[in-house]
Amino acid sequence: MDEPGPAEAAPAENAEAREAALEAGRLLFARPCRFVAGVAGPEGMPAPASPEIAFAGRSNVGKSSLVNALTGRRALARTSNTPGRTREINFFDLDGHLMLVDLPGYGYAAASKTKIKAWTRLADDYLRGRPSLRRVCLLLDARRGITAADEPVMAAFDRSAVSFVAVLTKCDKLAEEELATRIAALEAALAGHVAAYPALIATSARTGAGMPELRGHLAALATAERIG
Ligand SMILES: Nc1nc2c(ncn2[C@@H]2O[C@H](COP(=O)(O)OP(=O)(O)OP(=O)(O)O)[C@@H](O)[C@H]2O)c(=O)[nH]1
Ligand SMILES: [Mg+2]
Repeated sequence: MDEPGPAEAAPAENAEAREAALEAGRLLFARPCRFVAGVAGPEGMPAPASPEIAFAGRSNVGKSSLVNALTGRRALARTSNTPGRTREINFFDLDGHLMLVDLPGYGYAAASKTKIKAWTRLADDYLRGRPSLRRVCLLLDARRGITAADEPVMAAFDRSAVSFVAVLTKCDKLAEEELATRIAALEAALAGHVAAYPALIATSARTGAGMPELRGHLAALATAERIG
C-alpha cells in the first residue's frame, strides 16, 4: 500500500485530537461532583474559584437533565415536567476542576410576571458579572430550534462577548433526517452570532447521545490543577 500523503495525514491528526478530547472529557466527568449552593440573589454566590460553565435556555429545555446526564448522576440537579422547576442558580463543583452552573429557565409564560422578572434578573446578573464564567451552554430544544425567547439572550451574549456553544437537547425526539436538517439550519443561523462557537453539539439526556462530545468540549476549559 502507498504511504499516506499529506492530504490524508491531516484527518488522521484530527481524529487523534478528537479521541484525546473525548478521553479528557471522560476522565474529568468521572470525577465526583457535588452540589455547592443554590442561590436566589447575588449575595449568596460562591466566591469565583474554578472555571465556570453555565447552562442557560428556555424553561423545560432540559438544563437540569443535561447536568445530570453529563455527570452520570440521576438526581444531582432537580428536573421536572413542569416548567419553572429551577428557581435558583445551582452550583455544582466538579472536583475543583470545573464549576457547573444550572440557571433558571426563561420564557416560561405560565408563571407570574414578578417571578419571571426575578428569575430572569437573577440569570442576567450572573451572566453579566461573573469573572470565572468561561462558557455558556445555550440549550435549544431539537424540536423547536431557536425561538423568539432565545433571540434576545443570544444578542446579549454577542454584545457582552460571553462565548456560548449551542447544545441541542431532546434529540431522541427527532428522526435522523429531521435532526440533520435542523442541525444544518441552526449552524447557518449561529454563523450570524459573533459570540457563538461555530459547531453545535446534539445531545439527548435520555439516550446519552452527544454526552462524550460535550464532556470533551468542556474539558478543554477545565483547570488541570485542582482548585479548592
Ligand atoms: N425525551 C427527552 N426528554 C428530556 C430530555 N432532557 C430533558 N427531558 C425532559 O424535559 C423535562 C424538563 O427537563 P428539565 O431538565 O427539568 O428542564 P430545565 O431546562 O432544567 O427546566 P427549568 O428548570 O424549568 O428551567 C423533563 O420532563 C425531562 O425529563 C431528553 O434528552 N430527552
Ligand atoms: Mg432546571
